[in-house]
Amino acid sequence: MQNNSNLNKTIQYNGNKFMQEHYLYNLNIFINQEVIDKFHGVKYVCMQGSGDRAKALAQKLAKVTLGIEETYFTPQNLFKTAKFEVFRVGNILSVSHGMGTISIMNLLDDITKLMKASGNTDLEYIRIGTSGGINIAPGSVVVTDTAYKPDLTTGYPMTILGKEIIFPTQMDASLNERIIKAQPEIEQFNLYRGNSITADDFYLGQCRFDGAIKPRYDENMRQKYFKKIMALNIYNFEMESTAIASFCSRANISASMIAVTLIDRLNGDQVTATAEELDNFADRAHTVAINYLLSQIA
Ligand code: R2B
Ligand code: URA
Repeated sequence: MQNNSNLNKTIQYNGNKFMQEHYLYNLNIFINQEVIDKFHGVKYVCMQGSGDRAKALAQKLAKVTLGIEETYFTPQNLFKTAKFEVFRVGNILSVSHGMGTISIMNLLDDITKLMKASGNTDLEYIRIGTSGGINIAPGSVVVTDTAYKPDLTTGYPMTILGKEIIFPTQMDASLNERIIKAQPEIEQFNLYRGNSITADDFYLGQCRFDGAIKPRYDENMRQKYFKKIMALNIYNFEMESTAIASFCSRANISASMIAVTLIDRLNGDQVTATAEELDNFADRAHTVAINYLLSQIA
């Protein structure tokens, strides 16, 4: 049981002052010395939609950084919550973020409090994900410079005290340069650096026709929208990048997104790749991230 008498005590850690037993609701963790010891020394926070993908990345990282064969190592989830999973390999955390801006925003707040309380001030956050490509071959990987809203302006809107405030959504350009520089000359897939759109959902928000409800737009209107998108150097649709870019620019944390495309949306709505192809595509985003991480920690 939580002892309320601890709530006003503060702990000092590497210059940070935090409430002893401060509760991170979305992670179901009380900040205390044991938790601080567990998370101290992290620099890179890699975020992916599902716990399975976060675990798979941790397994690959253990192999490439520590030489631990995947068959001998099952990463342990360090959070006791059904909402998010987190795995640690050296100075890298591999975390699941769920789906959409609202989910990742709650993770971002609590994981950042956890990082700061643990004395980790030099941080880089990278979302490693999937997306729907726009005019590029399925299986291409996109590194995002700026995250756009569906109305094709930039920024992440939040309604605070009844007023809408729009926070900037530029990713860290120098981090992106380092990510691109860390890739080998020849790779088995196309790598693009450009912009992304964060949609409100997978269907209407990404102008699909295959949702549960018939949309009010037609193909002609959709083609006009796609043309505007392409003119802005936007390569993919996804559902989280405005949140991570806007949070990290306010929190002074370097951030980027590496997302593989599962489909070219100019050619259809349904993701028809086989499970094997989808795994292979998702691995490409891991490869780009791992190339970067290895270039930094080697
Ligand atoms: C990409 O894929 C997910 C939707 O299927 C969503 O989380 C995203 O951004
Ligand atoms: N994720 C998305 O958000 N859209 C797609 O089309 C594919 C993956």
